[in-house]
Amino acid sequence: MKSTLWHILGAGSLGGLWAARLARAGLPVRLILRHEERLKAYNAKGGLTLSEQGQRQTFPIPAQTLDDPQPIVRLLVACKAYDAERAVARIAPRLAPGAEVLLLQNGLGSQEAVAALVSQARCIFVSSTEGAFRDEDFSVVFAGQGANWLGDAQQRPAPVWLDELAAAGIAHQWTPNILDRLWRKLALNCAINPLTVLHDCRNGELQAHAGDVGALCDELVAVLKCCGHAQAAAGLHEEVNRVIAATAANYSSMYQDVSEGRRTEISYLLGYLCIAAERHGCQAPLLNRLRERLIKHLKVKGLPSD
Ligand code: NAD
Ligand code: KPL
Repeated sequence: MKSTLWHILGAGSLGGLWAARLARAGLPVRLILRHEERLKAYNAKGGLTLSEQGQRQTFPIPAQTLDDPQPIVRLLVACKAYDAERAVARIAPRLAPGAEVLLLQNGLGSQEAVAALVSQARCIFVSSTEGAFRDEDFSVVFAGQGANWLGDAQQRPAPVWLDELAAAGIAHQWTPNILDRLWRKLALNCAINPLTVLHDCRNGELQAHAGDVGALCDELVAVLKCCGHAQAAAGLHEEVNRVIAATAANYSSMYQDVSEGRRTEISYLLGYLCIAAERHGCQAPLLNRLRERLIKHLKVKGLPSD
């Protein structure tokens, strides 16, 4: 049977990583780029390059712009959380009836916004712990093995095309509790990332701030429970300590965004959490204070604080 075409919006780190692996497995892929200028730059490069375990390979994956008329049956949205709603709004008219939309964004908030925009499509949320970065335009380095948890907030059964991910060597697992997964990752990111920015340090250096991390974890556990995600709270403090130790030499993704002068996803991490806590009437003084300090820090650096 002929495979459905994978449209991938966003030829950045994770979009490139998914596109290259799907193409390498012989699956049909189209990249969706912002505009003609990006398309020209991409075509001039001759494709998308993936570096994995020291091997570089270029895949001549065809690309198109957002305005291409081709209908979309399966879409992977691989832009940042703050770009997702606007990007999907632009291509929503191209979605075929019954289309599937995979949302790869970190944090929470953007997924619900996109799902509300495209109610005719099946939205699948993905929580990824894989690591990738761009070493140049249209060139991606696979930097960290991890997993992709996929699930459907409406609890529908797993799609048959998970086989294609297996064929492409994309580590994945279907879960009926994707929201708990996303809340758990959100909590981990909120416990670690803002503190690394404010202390200007690698993840491992947070071991010197164990008291702050512990107090934050206690409050995160209380907020998760109060917001109805008790499962995502179980053993949080231990996992935060484990991640800090396992990634001791690394800089968190938020630290890297700030140090490279890029916009952060704060509104979909700490911002989402503080607003959810308020909506549920949960006390979150430490998280609110942390958010205020982070916003102030971003403003001082001249970076967007939303
Ligand atoms: P990225 O900035 O490397 O790539 C995003 C790409 O989307 C960019 O190329 C950008 O130009 C493109 N884009 C934005 N708006 C667009 C539009 N309207 N049309 C077409 N293209 C558009 O980002 P990333 O690191 O791949 O992150 C994507 C998401 O995955 C984020 O939410 C991030 O937190 C999450 N994530 C990333 C990693 C990682 O290792 N990179 C790991 C886990 C989760
Ligand atoms: O996901 C991360 C990130 O840097 O964004 C970890 C390593 C878990 C730190 O929060």
